[in-house]
Formats: sequence, structure tokens, C-alpha cells
Amino acid sequence: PWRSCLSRLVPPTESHIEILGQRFPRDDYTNITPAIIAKTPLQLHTKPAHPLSTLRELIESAYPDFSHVSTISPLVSPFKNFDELSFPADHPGRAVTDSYYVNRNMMLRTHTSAHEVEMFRKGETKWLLTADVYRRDEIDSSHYPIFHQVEGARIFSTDASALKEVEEDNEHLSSQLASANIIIEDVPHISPTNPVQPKHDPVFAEAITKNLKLSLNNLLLKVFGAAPGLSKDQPLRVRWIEAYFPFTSPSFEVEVFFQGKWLEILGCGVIRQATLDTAGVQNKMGWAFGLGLERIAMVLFSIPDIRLFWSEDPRFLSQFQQGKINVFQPYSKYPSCFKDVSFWLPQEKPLHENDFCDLVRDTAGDLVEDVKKIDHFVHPKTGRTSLCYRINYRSMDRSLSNEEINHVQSQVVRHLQDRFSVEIR
Ligand code: FA5
Ligand code: MG
Repeated sequence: PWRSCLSRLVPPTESHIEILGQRFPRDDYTNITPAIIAKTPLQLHTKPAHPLSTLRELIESAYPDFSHVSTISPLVSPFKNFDELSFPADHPGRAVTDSYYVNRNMMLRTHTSAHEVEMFRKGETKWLLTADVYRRDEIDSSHYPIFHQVEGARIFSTDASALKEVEEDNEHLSSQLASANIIIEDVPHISPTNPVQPKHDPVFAEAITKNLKLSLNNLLLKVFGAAPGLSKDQPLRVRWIEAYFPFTSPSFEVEVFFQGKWLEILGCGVIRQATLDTAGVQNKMGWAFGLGLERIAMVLFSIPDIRLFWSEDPRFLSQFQQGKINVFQPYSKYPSCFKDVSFWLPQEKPLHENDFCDLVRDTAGDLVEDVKKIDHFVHPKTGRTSLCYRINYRSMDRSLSNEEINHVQSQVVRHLQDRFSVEIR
């Protein structure tokens, strides 16, 4: 029953949409909401003294001889976000329920990999690119529709003498790790389920995979070594896992054990040769990774809620200085206020959960802490579906009055009725 009906999310009263100073015609793909558009200029990863900006610089300092890029617009074509990276035509990420579209031809990037071809085409061989990325998702303390990624890549010449250079670099990186207090759970560089690409020399591909792993293990030591809570005799535990991405092979995900939990930090792999071919790069091979900043920043700075990154409250912002990693002192939490909404779905117009979340976020903004579906019921006789959602309203910055919440809730209800033709119970 969760099919999309996104075009109804934003009332089509205007023929165009304005974002980052550009105007675009609306069409049946348009699903970007005013709440999202308003955040596109904020660029938290370059905002001085912001924790995301400090973390970006810490990561950049681990790659001093790479180009560092952090000011690229989030508007990309779906071709760039998906097709150039060998995503199949039916990949779920392309759906209007999962990604934000300005219209059929323009979207907000869902990952920083969208800029790989462009960076390689410019002739860059070692680079980091940090940017805001956008995905339609549920609402809770660790999910926000905008987050930040750092993409890193390095490509090597494949000449006869090149293998020796990679191996020398691997020796150098290994010696850095040798004395470090780190426990690494590894997987094979190459395996039947995580294969070398047909056009690649297996020996070279293996050396590059090793270079990727060594480079990232060193990065994680540097980043988590900077955590105020990490005791000096506790080893850092890093776990490598086989993964799949359409634009790398072999591919991996990396998790770090921190405060009792495995935390997914990044995805990476050996760049698919098709990507470099598209970029017009010849006789080169290399690796790429994409890492999420928020999850790392939440543990490094002890930030309990992902919405805080967007706070303008001086009690949040004044706690941070550029370049310094410190433990965030939470100021008193204001009380939660729960409101339920139950409704019958119209049979002919289904509603996707992400549509509901976007509607709530667009109406209530950051006053909503999380949204949970608490009931899903199909009437045995009529076959009609009834849903009940519980919205948790709580401001980061102030106490909300009952009146204000009732007003917001009644707007949520009205928008539900107007845009999705549901019948409130
Ligand atoms: C990607 O986005 C790939 N582009 C990564 C990549 C780059 C692979 C280059 C190979 C080569 P994924 O969707 O798993 O992969 O996201 C990468 C990282 O972003 C995750 O490990 C996680 O740290 C972070 N991330 C993903 N989704 C969220 C989310 N909803 N909230 C916060 N962080 C997220
Ligand atoms: Mg992942």
C-alpha cells in the first residue's frame, strides 16, 4: 500500500520552484519541500566553529597532500547522481519516495559520489570533497533528511613501475599503523563474492585495496584518537565488511566500536573502471570512499540529537570552537508533547511513509523530534486501511505552549486531508 503520491505533497499553486537563486519549472517529479529548500544555503560543514566543520578539517588534516573541496552546489542531474555511476535503471534510490527531486531533470544529490566523474575529469588524482546530501527518510534522533558526507579518492598510474610505488606507500602506511593501539577485523581484499573487475590486474587491484584499507585505518585512528572520551589504553576496534556499490568492486563498509556499539562509518572500494572511462581518464586505477560526518560528530562531541546540528541557539553554538573537540553539555530538555493522528487511507490514493514524514516536517519544522507509526489496521469487511501515527513535538530551544502545538497539529491534519484525501478517524 506504500506507493508514492508525491506530486501532491507540495500544492501546485506555483509553476516554478526557486532554490539557491535558480528557478526551475515544476513537473510530476517535484517533491522538494520548502523546509528542505530553506536549509540548502546553510552549508554547516563550512560554518566556522561548527562541529561538522571541525570534523571536516580533522579529516582533511589526515590527507594534507590531497585537494580539498567543500563548496559544490547540491543540485545535480539524476544522470550524474546515478547513471554516471553505473546505477541500474530500476535502482530503488531513484524513486521519488527516496530522493528529493526539483523536477525530472534536477535533484538534490543523495551522496557525494555524484561528483566523482567531474573531479576525475578535471584531472584531480587525490582529492577530498565535503558536501551536504539529501535523502527522504524517517524522523528520529539519528535520522535527518539532510546530512553531510566526505568523499575521498586517489588514483594511481598503471604503468609498469607503478605497482612498486603503491607497494612502497603501503609499507609506509603499515609502519604508521604498526605501533598504534588498534584491533582490525579484516576480510579478504578480494573474494568470489567481492570480485576484482574483469579489466583489472588482480595483483594491482589487491595492492590498491590494501592501500585503501591502510589509508582508512590510519584516518580512523586519527579521528577517534581525538575523542575526549577515549581512554589511552583502550584499543580502537575497526571492522571491515564486504559490501556492494554499483560503482566499486571490490567494495567494503567499515564500522567502529564506540561506547558499546558498532557504528557504520563509511562505504568504499576500488573504483569501477567505467567511472574513470566516463571521466576520460586513461591508464589509471584507484580507490574511493564516502563517509558520513554526523554519526562521527555525534559520538566525538557527545551530541545526543541530530537536529542539534541545525540549532541556531547560542547555548549550542557557543560551546564549540573551530579545531577543538570537546564534550557537549546538554542544556535542560524541554518537555515532549505527543499527539496522535488516525486516519483511513483513500483506496485509490496510497500514502508512502516518507510522504507523511515530509508533510509533518514541512508543517512543524524542527519542532518534531520523532514520528512513529503506532497502528496499522485493515478492516476485515471493507478492506480499508487505517493508520495511526504518534508525533513527538519538542523544541530544542524553548518550551512549547499547548496552544501552539494544537495549532501545528491541526495544520498537519488539514494538510493530510487536503493533499492525501485521507479520512480522519
Ligand atoms: C554511499 O553513500 C556511497 N556513496 C559511499 C561510497 C563512496 C561507496 C565511494 C564506495 C565508494 P551509504 O549510503 O552507505 O553509501 O552512505 C555512506 C555513509 O554515509 C554511511 O556509512 C553513513 O556513515 C552515512 N549515512 C548514510 N545514511 C545516513 C543517514 N540517513 N544519516 C546519517 N548518516 C548516513
Ligand atoms: Mg550503507
